[in-house]
Amino acid sequence: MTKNIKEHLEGIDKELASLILKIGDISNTISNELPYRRGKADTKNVFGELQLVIDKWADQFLIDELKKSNLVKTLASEEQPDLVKLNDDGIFNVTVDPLDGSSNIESNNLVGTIIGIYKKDLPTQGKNQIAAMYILFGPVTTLIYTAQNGVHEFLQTKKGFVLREENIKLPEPGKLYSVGGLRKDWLPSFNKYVEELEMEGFKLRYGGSFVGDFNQILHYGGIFAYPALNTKPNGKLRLLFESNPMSFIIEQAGGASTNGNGSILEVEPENIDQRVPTYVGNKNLIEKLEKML
Ligand code: FDP
Repeated sequence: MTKNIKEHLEGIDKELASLILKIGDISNTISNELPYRRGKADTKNVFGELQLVIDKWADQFLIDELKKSNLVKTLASEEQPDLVKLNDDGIFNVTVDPLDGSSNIESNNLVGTIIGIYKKDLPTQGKNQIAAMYILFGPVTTLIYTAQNGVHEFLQTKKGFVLREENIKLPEPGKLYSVGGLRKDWLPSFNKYVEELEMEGFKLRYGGSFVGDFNQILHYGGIFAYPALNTKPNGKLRLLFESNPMSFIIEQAGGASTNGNGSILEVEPENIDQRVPTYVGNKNLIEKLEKML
């Protein structure tokens, strides 16, 4: 019989299970609102990026709903300049990227929500996450989570989220590469690395949303990178909101992450809006990359 997410979460801490379920429900509502909340808002976020109506709405909806849950003490959102205090007696501290890949909204390509869950105060190293998850709004909405118990995937159906795959492991050998940034801005050593992958038969598949591009690496194996660039030494992705949760998931799936020097989960954040060169994928590919960089 197909397990639903509630049954699957019976094995973990009750409050954490409630939080994961709550975030699943919130994300469903965000996904359902996508056809209706269209267009640009007249504001920029802390990173100077133009916000969409749906970016702002999803952010506020997450804040309001997580506040009502009483489970969350502090929230850090990619759309907010500062930490948001929710409940003094909340148990968890949560990072959210309410709508990752929002430049894909116009073209109706993949977008999603990325979440990191901590007990330690924010900001802190990614290795202090107790759970991480993302919800991918694709042809089917899927929820992927780890609570340090392996990586599990659920499909959104008429009966809610039902288990699709338990204990996902990155397929070996990986055969895809997915890399952001202009090629002319890549560091020469990284360019050489990609040329070698191409010579080995690796195929380029880049969609322009971290959540979607990461998801295909998780299922097919390979490497995703938003690398250090000549123009932007820290690349584009945000340590707290994007790179840490995905690194936590990839390491739980038997893969690895690096900022070029070591695991992203070891990076000590100085600010909540810090960016980090991000490379995630099969272990052998990350090891080779670290040597070449
Ligand atoms: P977006 O700007 O559309 O929100 O960090 C956000 C992000 O998307 C990632 O999801 C994605 O991997 C990357 O930026 C895409 O950047 P490029 O447009 O430079 O490819």
